Amino acid sequence: MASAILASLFHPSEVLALVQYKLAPKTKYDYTNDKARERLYHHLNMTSRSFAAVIQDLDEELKDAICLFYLILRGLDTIEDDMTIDLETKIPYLKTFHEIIYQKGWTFTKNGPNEKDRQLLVEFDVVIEGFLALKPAYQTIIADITKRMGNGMAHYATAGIHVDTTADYDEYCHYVAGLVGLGLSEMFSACGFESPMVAKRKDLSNSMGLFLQKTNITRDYLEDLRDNRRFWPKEIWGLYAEKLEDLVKPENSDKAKQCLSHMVSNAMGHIKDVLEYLEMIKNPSCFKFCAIPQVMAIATLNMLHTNYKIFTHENIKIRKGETVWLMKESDNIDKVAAIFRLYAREVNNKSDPLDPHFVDIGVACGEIEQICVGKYPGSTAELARLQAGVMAGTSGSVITAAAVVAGAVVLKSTFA
Ligand code: D61
Ligand code: MG
Repeated sequence: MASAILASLFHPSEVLALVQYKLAPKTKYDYTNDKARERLYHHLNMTSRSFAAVIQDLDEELKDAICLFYLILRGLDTIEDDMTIDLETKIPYLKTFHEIIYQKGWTFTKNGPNEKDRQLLVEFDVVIEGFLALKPAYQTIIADITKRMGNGMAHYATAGIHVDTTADYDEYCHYVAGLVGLGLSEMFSACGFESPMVAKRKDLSNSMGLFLQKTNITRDYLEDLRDNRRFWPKEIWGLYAEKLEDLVKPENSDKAKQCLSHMVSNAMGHIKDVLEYLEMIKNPSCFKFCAIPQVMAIATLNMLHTNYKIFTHENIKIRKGETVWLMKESDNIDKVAAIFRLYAREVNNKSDPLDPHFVDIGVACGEIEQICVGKYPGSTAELARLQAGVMAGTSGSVITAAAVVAGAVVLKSTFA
């Protein structure tokens, strides 16, 4: 906590968000009278870095269904991601996972010892019990998406098949993330929280997943390369290097930065759809659930833009304070549009005029601004309010220092 506050030194509103977060009542979720449910949410909190909090804040009607949707697909993904499992073993599991989820008692122990979510599959019988207790309508949606995702993963796991063209890149991201968007939209409409139109807009639902997944793939270049996973499309990196791994070579740093801009520009292409999707979402708990991952993605994309570190360091992340602040602010479309405008402006300010994607990225940022001004006029006042909390220079530092001291005093007196 102290280090998170320090990292947010120049962002007083993040310090405030961190302190509020720390002081918020902790006993919100109590599963102690239901052992099976406690186990499920234990796995959710163990496996999900960012989705656990937003899922647990969902309305009771959807919470278990979406928790199980997550755990089932995380289980499937833990088989996909494990490069220690040979393909003859892996592919049949991927293709039949939608049937496995109906087999009471099934568990899986073939993951390598270092696979991070190995324990989820070791105790997968708990997930299956939970799945079988869901309303049949939710089971059907989950099984259908699992079937399609598993088959898509099996295709791209096949020897000799790679993410080659940008169309392949969109297709792979559709399988592993776009389909999640489609399934969630079906659930929102099926339970009556949202209009049937949400499930009908499969294009927008798909973009919700693509924006998240492309941001992750861009960020995880080095980690994926280390494990021999390749998701940057050759149609893009081939313009800048002979081999994908050549981008890390110091002599190619200019080309690597250009390639990174190309990837950032490609991901930004989905933002228009993301805003249009979020505009449809009326239920407040669904809205926050959908909006928070998206604002974290634009914040992450801003951090990646022109950042050569992605070729030299794994695990680069936005500040904890920034995450907590984004979670607090993302509760209506005007505020979310303001957050998108804020980060689009930061992206644009960092762009290098000599970069070949300078214009593309500038146009994309301008478009975000234009859409938001036109459709969400309330975002202008929200943006002014947000910017007041992002200070630089001496006046900002003085106020920040005061905020940090205040934060420290509050924390000390609370936990003493
Ligand atoms: C609204 C709210 C949440 C949304 C959404 C719309 C649309 C799509 C998504 C969430 C899915 C976003 C996936 C982006 C993160 N990527 C991964 O986790 C990769 O694995 C993809 C396959 C498993 C998908 C699991 C999932 C994720 C989020 C969910 C969900 C299921 C179900 C419900 C709600 C949210 C990535 O994983 C790396 C890792 O293991 O950490 C990979 O292997 O590429
Ligand atoms: Mg995966």
